[in-house]
Amino acid sequence: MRGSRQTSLNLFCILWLLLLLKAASSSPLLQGNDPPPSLLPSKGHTCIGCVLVVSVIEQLAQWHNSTVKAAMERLCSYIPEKLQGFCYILAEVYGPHIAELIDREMNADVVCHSLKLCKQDPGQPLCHLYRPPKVGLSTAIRKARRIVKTSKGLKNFMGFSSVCAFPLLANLCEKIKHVLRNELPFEDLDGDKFSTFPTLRGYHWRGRDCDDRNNTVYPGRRPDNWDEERDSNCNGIWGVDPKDGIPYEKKFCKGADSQGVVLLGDSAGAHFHIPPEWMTVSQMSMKSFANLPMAFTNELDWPQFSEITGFLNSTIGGWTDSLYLRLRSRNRCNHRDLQNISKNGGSSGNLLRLMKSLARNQLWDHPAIVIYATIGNDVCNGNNDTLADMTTPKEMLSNVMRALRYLDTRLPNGSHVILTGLVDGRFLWDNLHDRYHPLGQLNRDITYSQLYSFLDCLQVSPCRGWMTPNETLRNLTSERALQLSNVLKEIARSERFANFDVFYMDFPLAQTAEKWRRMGGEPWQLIEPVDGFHPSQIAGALGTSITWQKALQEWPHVLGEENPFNDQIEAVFKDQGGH
Ligand SMILES: *[C@@H]1O[C@H](CO)[C@@H](O)[C@H](O)[C@H]1NC(C)=O
Ligand SMILES: *[C@@H]1O[C@H](CO)[C@@H](O)[C@H](O)[C@H]1NC(C)=O
Ligand SMILES: *[C@@H]1O[C@H](CO)[C@@H](O)[C@H](O)[C@H]1NC(C)=O
Ligand SMILES: *[C@@H]1O[C@H](CO)[C@@H](O)[C@H](O)[C@H]1NC(C)=O
Ligand SMILES: *[C@@H]1O[C@H](CO)[C@@H](O)[C@H](O)[C@H]1NC(C)=O
Ligand SMILES: *[C@@H]1O[C@H](CO)[C@@H](O)[C@H](O)[C@H]1NC(C)=O
Ligand SMILES: *[C@@H]1O[C@H](CO)[C@@H](O)[C@H](O)[C@H]1NC(C)=O
Ligand SMILES: CC(=O)N[C@H]1CO[C@H](CO)[C@@H](O)[C@@H]1O
Repeated sequence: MRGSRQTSLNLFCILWLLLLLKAASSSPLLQGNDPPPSLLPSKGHTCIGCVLVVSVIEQLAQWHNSTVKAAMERLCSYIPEKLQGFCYILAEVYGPHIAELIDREMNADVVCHSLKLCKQDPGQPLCHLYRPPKVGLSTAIRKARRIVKTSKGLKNFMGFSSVCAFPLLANLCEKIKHVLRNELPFEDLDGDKFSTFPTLRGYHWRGRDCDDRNNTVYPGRRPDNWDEERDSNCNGIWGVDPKDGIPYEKKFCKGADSQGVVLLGDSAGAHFHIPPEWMTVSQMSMKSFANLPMAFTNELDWPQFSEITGFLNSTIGGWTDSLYLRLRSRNRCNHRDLQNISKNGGSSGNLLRLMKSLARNQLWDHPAIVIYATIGNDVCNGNNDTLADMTTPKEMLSNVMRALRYLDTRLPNGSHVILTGLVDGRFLWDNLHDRYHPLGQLNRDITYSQLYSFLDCLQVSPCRGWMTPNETLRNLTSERALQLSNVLKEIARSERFANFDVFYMDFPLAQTAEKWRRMGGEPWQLIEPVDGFHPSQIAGALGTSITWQKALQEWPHVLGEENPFNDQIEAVFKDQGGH
C-alpha cells in the first residue's frame, strides 16, 4: 500500500516536471532524425523542471507571505482539476522537506541538486541558474544532502525510470506518453489528414475538415460539380442560387485563382510559446494554467495564431495577423485552405521527412503558396562543438533542392514557393542579456544571460551559437546563417521548376524591429519571454504585414486578384462556417 502511494507521488512528480519543463526548453531541440522522444525527460530537462517548480513554490510563498507548504497547496489549486489530486498528496508528503531546505535559505539549484534531480557529470561543471550562495554551491549542496538524508519522507524517493516499470502504473504511463509524445506519427492519421479535432495536429494546424467521414471532402480541393449539393472543399460556399440556378461556387469562385497557404517550417513557424503566466507568481491564478492541457497537446505551439497560418484571435498577447487571413480576405474562396507543416526543431534536413505530411493532390487540388521557413535550426544546436554541427552551405543546397524537387511532384501547377532566409540571432543577446527573465522578475535575480548559461551548462541550449556571452561565437553563427540564406537566394535566382515559381526573401527581423520601434515598442518585446529564443506573437504579426507588402509590390501575381464577389459571399454565407 505504502509502496504504491509513494509511486503515484513520484509519478505525479514526473508529470509535473515534464509539463513544466518540456516547457522550458525541450521541444526546439528535437531534431527530426533523432529517435522519437521517450517518456522520460533527459537529465538536463529534469533539472530545469525541478529548478523551475521549486522556484515557483519559493516565490509563491514569498509573494503571499505564506509557508512553503501553503504555497504548494496554492499552486495545486491553480492547476487543472484532473491533476490536482496528485498535487495535493505531493504537497502533503514532500512539502515539509522542500520547505525545510527552502527555509534554510537554500535556493532552487541547491534543492534540486540535493534531491538528485540535477546531477553533475564527472568532469563537468556544476550547473546553476541562480548566483551561487555565499558558502559556495558545492558546500550548500552537501549540507542540503545531509538534511535530506535524515528526513524520513524522502528515503523512498524513487528514480524516475523505475516508476513506469511498476505494473499498476504502466497503463497510466502509456496515457501520459500519448499526450506528451511530441510527435503523432503522421502515418497513423490514415489517408485523410484533415480533422475536426483542434489539437494533436488537428485543425489548429490545418484547415478544419467539414466532413471527417468522407476522404474526398477537404479544404483546398477543386470543387466537385461546383459544390451544388455539398461543400466538397470546406470553404463554406455551396448550393445553388435559387434566383438563376447557378451554383454559388461557380458564380463566386470560378476563375478566382483560389489557392492555399502552406508553411514548411520550424518552431518559430509553428509559433512556439510558453505562457509567462505559468511562472509569474505575482499574477498567478487558476486562469494562468487554464490553457495548460491545450498547450501541451499542441506541442507548446500556437499555429492557430501564427504569422503564416494563424486564424484565431490571439489569447497570448499581441494580435493575430497572418498570410492566410490576408489571402482569405483578398479572396474568400480560400477560406480554410491552410496547412502548417512545421515542427519544433525543423531544419532543412529533417523537413525532408516532415514535408511528406503535406496534403496536396496535383490533380484535384488548387495551387498553393508554400512558405519555406527554417529560420534557425540549421545553425542552432545545443551540442558541445556547435560550429561543427551546423548545416554547411553544400548540405543546405542539397537539402533545399531535394525539398523543392519533392514539392514539384506534389504541388498543383501554378503554385508558388517563397524561401525565407535565416534570422540573425544576435538580436537575442543584444536585446535580452541583461534583462530579467519572468522567473527572475520578483527578486531581480535571473537574467537571460544566466538562463542561457544554465541551458548551455546542461547541454540543452536551443542555440549554443547565439545564446552565449561569446561574441566571436555569435558572430560566427550569424556568418554561417548568412551563408545559408545566400544559398536560398541563389536557388531562387537560378533554379526553375515545372509546377511553381520560386522567390527569396530575407527574414524581416530588422524591418519588424524598426516598425515596432515607430509604434513605440521595445525590441525585447519581439522575443518570447520564457525561452528567450523564439519570435513573439507581436513579431509574427508585424512580420506578416511586411511580407505582405513585399509580395504586393514585387510579386503581385503570387497573391492573385482581389475577388470582386467577396461582399456577396459574406452576405450569403456569413462567416462561411467559421474555422
Ligand atoms: C508575514 O507573516 C508573518 C506571520 O504571519 C508576520 O509576522 C509578518 O509580519 C508578515 N510579513 C509581511 C511582510 O507581511
Ligand atoms: C464524398 O464526397 C464526394 C465529393 O463531394 C461525393 O461525390 C461522394 O458522394 C461523397 N461520398 C459519400 C459516401 O458521401
Ligand atoms: C477577432 O476579434 C475581432 C474584433 O474583436 C472580431 O471582429 C473578429 O471576428 C475576431 N476574429 C475571430 C477569428 O474570432
Ligand atoms: C566539449 O568537448 C571537449 C573536447 O571534446 C571536452 O574537453 C569538453 O569537456 C566538452 N565540454 C562539455 C561541456 O561537454
Ligand atoms: C562581431 O560583429 C560585429 C558586427 O559585424 C563587429 O562590430 C564586432 O567587432 C564583431 N566582434 C567580434 C568579437 O568579432
Ligand atoms: C569564443 O568562441 C570561439 C569560437 O568557438 C572560441 O574559439 C573562443 O575560444 C571562445 N572564447 C571564449 C572566451 O570562450
Ligand atoms: C503549368 O502551367 C503553365 C501555364 O499555365 C504551362 O505553361 C505549363 O506547361 C504547365 N506545366 C505543367 C507541368 O503542366
Ligand atoms: C500539421 C502540422 O504540421 N502543423 C504544424 C504547424 O506548425 C507548428 C509549429 O510551427 C508545428 O509544430 C505543427 O506541427
